[in-house]
Amino acid sequence: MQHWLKDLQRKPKLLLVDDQRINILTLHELFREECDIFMAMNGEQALETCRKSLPDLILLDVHMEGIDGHEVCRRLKKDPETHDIPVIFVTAQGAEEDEVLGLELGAVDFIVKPINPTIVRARVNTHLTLKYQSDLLRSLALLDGLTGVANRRKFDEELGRTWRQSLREKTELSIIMIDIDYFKRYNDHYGHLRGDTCLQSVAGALEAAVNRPYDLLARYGGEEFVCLLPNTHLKGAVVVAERMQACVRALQLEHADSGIGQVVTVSMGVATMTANSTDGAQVLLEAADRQLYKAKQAGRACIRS
Ligand code: GH3
Ligand code: MG
Ligand code: MG
Ligand code: MG
Repeated sequence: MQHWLKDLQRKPKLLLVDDQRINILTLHELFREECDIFMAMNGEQALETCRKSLPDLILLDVHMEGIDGHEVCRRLKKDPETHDIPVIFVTAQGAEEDEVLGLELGAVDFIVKPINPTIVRARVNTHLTLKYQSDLLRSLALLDGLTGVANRRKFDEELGRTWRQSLREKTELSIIMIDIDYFKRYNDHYGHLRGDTCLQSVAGALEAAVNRPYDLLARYGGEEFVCLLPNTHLKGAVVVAERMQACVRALQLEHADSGIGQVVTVSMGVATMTANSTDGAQVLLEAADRQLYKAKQAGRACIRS
């Protein structure tokens, strides 16, 4: 299973922010069984904890020394990493204009102190459920329906993100392009349904060969897959490609018309780059594609880098 789907089966993460210990303890007591709780006692701590723990919901006090709750909310909404995290203001200032300001800043709800435990619980549960449903929909929208690996959209998103990361951190980024050999003949010989089953098996074998959590295997289209390896030099990427090759070979999927040992094989192209500010990530993809073309030219069932 994809790691971003596995992630949905965990307990919800709740961040409690208040400068009064007693308020935090009260809320902690209410939710400690069903949630993983993170706590912060001022605005700066709240921002730091939020970026590190990426909670599913934040209960945010307004009145605090230094960076107050409104400012915390403003900054979270500006940061793409945190702007989808729902915020509920919990405040003693219950005037209408306070509530309006809170909602204008992007909060999903507003609770007045002293809190009523039943109301807080109900509202928190509502927003945790909504957050779960939107995370689930988002994950499903990024999954390839046939093979269960990431789809092209997820790959494009991650490619852009890791390219920018490579630019910032001057780290090498590798890509492996994978294409099943003579797959048209496979469909012609065994039919489309078995073609689909074959795609599923190959996807499973490729995925088994990828073992770092930040590596991403995606179906690029048709019978082509692509693997994105952040922070990986060429040698390391070739090792992964060789492991993929071995995993597909180990399946021993019969392909009577392949002309290559009568089993299903794959060709791969590997490329590595450190991002630069003049090119886009497309350049790396094209480089891997050129290597894949060379692998096909060289007779298929091989890796070029
Ligand atoms: P090469 O070794 O040069 O890669 O030859 P090939 O036959 O694999 O490549 P080609 O691009 O000519 O054909 C790809 C085939 O993949 C054609 C299409 O029928 C098949 N295909 C693409 N998507 C699917 C799918 O979702 N299911 C099935 N069963 N077949 C698919
Ligand atoms: Mg306060
Ligand atoms: Mg192809
Ligand atoms: Mg092919």
